[in-house]
Amino acid sequence: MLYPQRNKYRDLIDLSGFWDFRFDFKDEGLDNGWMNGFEKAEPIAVPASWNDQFAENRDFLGPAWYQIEFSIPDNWKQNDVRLRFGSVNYLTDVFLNGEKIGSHEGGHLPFEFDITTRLIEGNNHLTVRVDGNLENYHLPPGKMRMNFPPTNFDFYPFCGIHRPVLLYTVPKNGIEDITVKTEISGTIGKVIVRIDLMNESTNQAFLRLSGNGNDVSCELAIDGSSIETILDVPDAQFWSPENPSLYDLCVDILQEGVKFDSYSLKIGIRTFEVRGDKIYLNGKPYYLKGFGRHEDFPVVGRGYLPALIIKDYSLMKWIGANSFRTSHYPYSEQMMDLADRLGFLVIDETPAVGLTFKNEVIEHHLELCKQYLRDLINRDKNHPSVIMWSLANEPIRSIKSKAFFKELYDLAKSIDHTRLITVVNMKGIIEGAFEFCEILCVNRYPGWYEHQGQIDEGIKNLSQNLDDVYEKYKKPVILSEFGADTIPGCHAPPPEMFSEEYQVEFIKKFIETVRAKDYIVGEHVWNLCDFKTSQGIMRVGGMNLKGVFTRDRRPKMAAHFLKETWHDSKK
Ligand code: BDP
Repeated sequence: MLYPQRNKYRDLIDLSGFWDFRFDFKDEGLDNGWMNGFEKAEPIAVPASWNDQFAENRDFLGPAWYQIEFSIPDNWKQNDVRLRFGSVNYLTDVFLNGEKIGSHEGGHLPFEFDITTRLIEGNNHLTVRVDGNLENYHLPPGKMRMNFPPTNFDFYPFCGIHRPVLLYTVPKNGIEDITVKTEISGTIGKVIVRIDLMNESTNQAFLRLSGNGNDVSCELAIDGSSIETILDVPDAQFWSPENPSLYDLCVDILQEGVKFDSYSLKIGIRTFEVRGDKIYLNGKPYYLKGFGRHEDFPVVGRGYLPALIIKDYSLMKWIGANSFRTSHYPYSEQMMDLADRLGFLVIDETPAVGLTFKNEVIEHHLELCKQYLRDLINRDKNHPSVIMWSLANEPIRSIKSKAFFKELYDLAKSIDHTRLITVVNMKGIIEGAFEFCEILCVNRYPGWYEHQGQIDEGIKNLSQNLDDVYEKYKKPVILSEFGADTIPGCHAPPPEMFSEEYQVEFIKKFIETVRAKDYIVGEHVWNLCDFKTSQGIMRVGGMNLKGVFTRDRRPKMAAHFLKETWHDSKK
């Protein structure tokens, strides 16, 4: 799925702004015809979660209704028009001029509708019903623990329209998709480009790749609906976090010599692979330093906030990180674009967190996992920053998990055979999916949840457990989560749980331990920033405090420690 673009042949309207909104406390909207327009509306900002925008009703998860009116320019009429939602959590019903045009399940990934034939002259009325209620058959699942709101995952279940809603045009029979893969042969970059058109016909394509002193182009005849070609880039600049050099790839489509569609995207030429117990970026061993994070900020909740994206990248550069995981769901498209541009390696995770494999939900969860995986790969496949797909975070241990993940693994490989695949697992060494995943991501907290207050005891346990995992599978391991809740300003010599000193000591000793092990290829601290979660006895003020920055992005002592370690280290 190509992100909407504005050029000579394509246009877009961003519907971000203030929409009309109404909570549907009695769930009466559908019966009372709110899709035709509803009264007693209050203004709401889109995109942003609804939870933190108002003085009350923070924990009301839905249903709730949004509405807005729009009209389209006259010159859009010869094109197809699509309506695209970047992310809405969790169940969405979309109505245009009173008619239902579709539904979607799941937050964090885009979905769209072709509305060409549904548009009317003048004002069009768009109504969106959103239901973020937690259920055990949703994914991520709810209603499994004693916390409130009752999630089976550790982040606040923010609801609403979280990313921009775009109206956009595509020329009839134009470009539907572009897929780019890259290989390296000596100093030559090989860019394999596949172009998919909306329909079968006879066209010509003109491709141009430019940047970093190179300018390569070619013309191709297309007879059908797709074509694949290879562009050789001599003396290519290879993409890496240290040198995130990008190229512009522009694809023009012509019919009988007349250009009618064009799309351009930024690409990076790089390879990423596993050999033995090491990972290699462009043929050289690489070590990941960075974080698990969240899309989370006061007032906007999980809503798209461009300045926050810049700030977080700036903090990650400052501290010396070269990578992060999109824990525990896909992040915005803009976040991914900037990972390419600023040079970060990304472990790209689906929203499959809290899987239980219980009989009553397993089938629906598998279907959702497949949908999420397809949509994620189709959305993010062209980003050089994305080095692997994470199929899930911390599924519970179950004999059913191996077959479940094998199906997902095979699906991912059938769509994208170029990237590595992982499942992020918690303590223990038995994770069926580790038998076929190429890289093992493990989350470990001894010295926090186990061996509380005893970091040294925890470290012994960590060291043994990591060795056991490696001995069993003989594959590279990333320590994908480790951290300690820390109240900023709380100090305790000698270190005590929740003090800044404890967090520094914990992170320091974990890093020393993993760096002594050759098979460990990355360290991701949990978490970049403190983040909001459900209320429960382990979460003071409804917050997970394992950030090395506070929720408003101020450094704790651990941030300064990491900055020194990561900038100095030879890894
Ligand atoms: C890990 C989970 C993560 C939690 C973290 C914690 O993957 O979502 O936030 O524990 O407890 O197991 O802080």
